Amino acid sequence: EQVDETYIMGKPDGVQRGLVGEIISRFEKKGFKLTGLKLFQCPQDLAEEHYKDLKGKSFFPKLIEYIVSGPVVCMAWEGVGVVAAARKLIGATNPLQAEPGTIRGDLAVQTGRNVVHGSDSPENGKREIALWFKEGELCQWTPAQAPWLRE
Ligand code: DAT
Ligand code: MG
Repeated sequence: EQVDETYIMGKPDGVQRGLVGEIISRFEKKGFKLTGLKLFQCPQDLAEEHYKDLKGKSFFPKLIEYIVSGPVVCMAWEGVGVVAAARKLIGATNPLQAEPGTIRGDLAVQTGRNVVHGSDSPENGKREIALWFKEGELCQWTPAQAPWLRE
């Protein structure tokens, strides 16, 4: 099976609210592999590049202001089906519509403060990891639990 990678980011509200450990924990417990992790103050141009498909939306300026308003936690996660599974773990964009049990469903109340980002396709996973991480910041390793997660 195809191993994919996804870019997950704890947004500034997630960091300010002390939810970083909780966010990491959800993906860790599920059984995906962490390959990159850093606390990072995002510059304006990177935020705009990351969300370039939303440029022109009425909420775009506020979205960028929010993303650069404090440190974010950048993560790269790897695994079979990780992109779609991560979107399910994160829940719907509007936290009031997100199912209980999801990160947004459990921990957030507003679209503009929805705690976490996750790539929406394997292609965007690769694009976003390349955008947010430099070479040398990612680790390739074999988790000891690998044979207990997949037969
Ligand atoms: P997602 O983060 O679930 O992939 P998206 O890619 O459509 O959602 O939008 C990116 C972010 O932009 C989203 O997490 C919050 C913000 N956003 C999206 N739609 C919005 C809206 N209608 N009003 C305000 N903010 C919005
Ligand atoms: Mg999106």
